[in-house]
Amino acid sequence: MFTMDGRRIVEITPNRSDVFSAGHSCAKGIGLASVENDPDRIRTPLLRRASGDFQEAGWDEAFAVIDERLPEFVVNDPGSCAVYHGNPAAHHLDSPFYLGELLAALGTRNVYSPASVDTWPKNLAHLLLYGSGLGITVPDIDRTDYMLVMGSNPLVSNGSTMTAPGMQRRLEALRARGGRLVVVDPVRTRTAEVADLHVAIRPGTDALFLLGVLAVIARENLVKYHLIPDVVDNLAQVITMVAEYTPEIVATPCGIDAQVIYRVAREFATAPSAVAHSRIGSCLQEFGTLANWLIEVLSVVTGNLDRPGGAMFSLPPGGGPNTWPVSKPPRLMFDRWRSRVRQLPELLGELPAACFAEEILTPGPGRTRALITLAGNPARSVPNSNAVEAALRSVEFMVSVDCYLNETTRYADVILPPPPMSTRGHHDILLAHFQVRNVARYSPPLIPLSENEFAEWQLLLRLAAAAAGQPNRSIEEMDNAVAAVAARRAAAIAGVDIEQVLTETARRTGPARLLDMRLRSGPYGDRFGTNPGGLTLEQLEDSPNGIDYGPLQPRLPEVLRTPNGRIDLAPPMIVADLPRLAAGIDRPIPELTLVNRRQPRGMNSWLHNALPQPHSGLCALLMSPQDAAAHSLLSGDQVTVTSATTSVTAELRIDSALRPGVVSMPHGWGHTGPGMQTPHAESAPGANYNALVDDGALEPLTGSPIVNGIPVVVRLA
Ligand SMILES: Nc1nc2c(c(=O)[nH]1)N[C@H]1C(S)=C(S)[C@@H](COP(=O)(O)OP(=O)(O)OC[C@H]3O[C@@H](n4cnc5c(=O)[nH]c(N)nc54)[C@H](O)[C@@H]3O)O[C@H]1N2
Ligand SMILES: Nc1nc2c(c(=O)[nH]1)N[C@H]1C(S)=C(S)[C@@H](COP(=O)(O)OP(=O)(O)OC[C@H]3O[C@@H](n4cnc5c(=O)[nH]c(N)nc54)[C@H](O)[C@@H]3O)O[C@H]1N2
Ligand SMILES: [Mo]
Repeated sequence: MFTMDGRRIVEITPNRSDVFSAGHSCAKGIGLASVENDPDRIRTPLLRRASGDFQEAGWDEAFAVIDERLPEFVVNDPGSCAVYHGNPAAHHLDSPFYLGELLAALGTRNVYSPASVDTWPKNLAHLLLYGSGLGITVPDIDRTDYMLVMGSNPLVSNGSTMTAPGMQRRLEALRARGGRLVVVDPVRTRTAEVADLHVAIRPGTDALFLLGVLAVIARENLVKYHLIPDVVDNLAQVITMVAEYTPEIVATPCGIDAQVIYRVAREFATAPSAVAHSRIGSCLQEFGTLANWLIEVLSVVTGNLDRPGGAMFSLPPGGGPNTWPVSKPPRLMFDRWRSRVRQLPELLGELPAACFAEEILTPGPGRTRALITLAGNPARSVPNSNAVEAALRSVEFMVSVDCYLNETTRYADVILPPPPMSTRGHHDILLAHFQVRNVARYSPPLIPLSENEFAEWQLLLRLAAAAAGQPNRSIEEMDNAVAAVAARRAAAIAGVDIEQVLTETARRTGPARLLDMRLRSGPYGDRFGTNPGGLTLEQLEDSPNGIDYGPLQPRLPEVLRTPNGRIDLAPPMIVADLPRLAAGIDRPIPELTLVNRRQPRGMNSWLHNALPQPHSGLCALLMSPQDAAAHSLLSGDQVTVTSATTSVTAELRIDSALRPGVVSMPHGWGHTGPGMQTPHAESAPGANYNALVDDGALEPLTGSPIVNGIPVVVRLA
């Protein structure tokens, strides 16, 4: 809840009556006022001068430059344009609804986002199993009896692909009702500290650990055949395959006791309900897709798929790929095209961000020469930052839509600022796919746009007009065209005619109109009047605490979008990756490997200026006391951390939470180099994790980087 003084946010307090959060807010929520009021925030378009520094400009002046420069790339060689849209863009309505217009106008397939350095191994496993990359199973955290968290620290991150505000309260409730929490993580994180069992695994070995667990379940006849949905194929093949990997075989590479694997397997399989949940640590690693596939296999064989307390599918109020009806067998959104240089496959309409730099730096036809970044900081978020920055420097024309002059946007020719957050209406159309309870909420804009501000969706349409060489096209007319297409889809889903959709939503424009169409054609919708009392945007406007549709409900088989409408538990592509895993079982173990962590007062790379850090320990390299002694290092020492790509300098902290042999550092730091306008962030710059990440060594199925478990050498600087 916001207290405003005119256009200024004075205070933000959590809403205790909210049906979902019950008053919990994340770092970004509470930090919003600091971000909005940050004097370093960009509020006026910036143009780069020949001298290299930026000058403030009017909107007309900024767009004149774009109108003049951008079309030449589009006309002569559409493949020469690329778009990187970052994390915040996924959580607004603007980009989900309007980015497509810009991409269509540019006519490019060179589209990148952090999804490929975040969820892709999980997306691919789910795509192959259930047919939709967004149709991800969600842990039914509020009802489960046993929760196995792998490579995630939800007490700090508040969870991910698990939309569940108030993680602490939910985990306390799990334990209060007699449920168990098990955390598999090389670090004794805050979440591990409150768990019943912490399994300090060696980085990169989650798939082996899961195979060990599954082998016990297979060998001890713990498979719950009677609870396995009858849409599952190739179950017997999978059970035979996993049975080979006994705990005795996998315990050594995983660095844990075989008895722990037995215990987890037996507890998981015999709990009344159980669920495993993975995130960054089990995704951004050498065997990420295998690990995420095995987690689903574990749900299936223990009878926990699509069952209360297990792994369920949400029913998002705005609908989505796994609620919309299909008329013909769906085509999987994978490998429909490939990147130019390395031939890496597309996933969900995008290319892996790991090939962003080489697509710019490698000469030849189709080379990326023009770039638009939107709410993203690839210079700190994607692998091999040195190459990424060299690439950004060499792009011929670059536009950034961003509120900071930071590591990425300093290379732009034009920076266009988004308006204050308080001018946007908000409904999380993406994260609703992952919510642990079916709820619908909408926060209307608090203040209107001022005269000198454009909504982000207007900027997207204006950029699309520029790309199309039609700078004078009216935004209103473009918005109507977008709405007409959306109306056709909504009408088909709701079973009404287009005119009815357009008439019923006519009083709105922009994202609110498109959202209204999505909600009303969605699973709870009023179907534009034909289902009276059903959900509309107006209903949400009248329900500031949100509307609760209750706990998740079973959705099989209707939720499936695979070509044959069934679940192939042994997708050939994933199974074909098992020998690579098996081959690594006996290999030598590196002396030190680096893993990533998130820390409380930040959001990836970008809250460090608005929320100055209380102490430098937050971005330190953490090392176990044993390793520190062996290296003769002390807390506070400056150390160089060297990987296969380069070295960075970090401050060392000794921390007994670390598994010996593992060091940990957060990403999104390294606020160094000329030409930024982030003085607070630069005063405690930290080290840049992604400089150390190799863009050449990728998880082979998805092309996502191996961020966790990379061998490093640490020395006194
Ligand atoms: N405060 C804060 N909250 C955030 C963010 C933020 O930057 N700050 N970012 C948000 C975003 S974009 C996301 S995607 C989510 C991410 O949410 P999480 O995935 O929950 O966050 P991380 O802290 O990265 O947790 C990854 C964990 O994996 C462990 N790990 C590393 N390697 C391995 C391994 O090989 N195996 C296993 N089992 N574990 C391993 C690490 O030690 C770490 O504890 O957080 C979101 N929330
Ligand atoms: N080594 C390593 N790398 C990682 C990860 C990891 O765990 N380890 N995690 C990955 C993950 S999960 C993610 S999600 C990515 C994040 O990758 P990115 O999205 O590229 O990075 P962010 O730091 O989130 O940058 C967000 C940018 O958006 C701008 N911004 C903020 N609000 C707005 C707005 O309203 N409009 C606009 N136009 N701009 C805005 C900020 O100024 C900032 O420049 O990083 C990934 N990279
Ligand atoms: Mo993320």
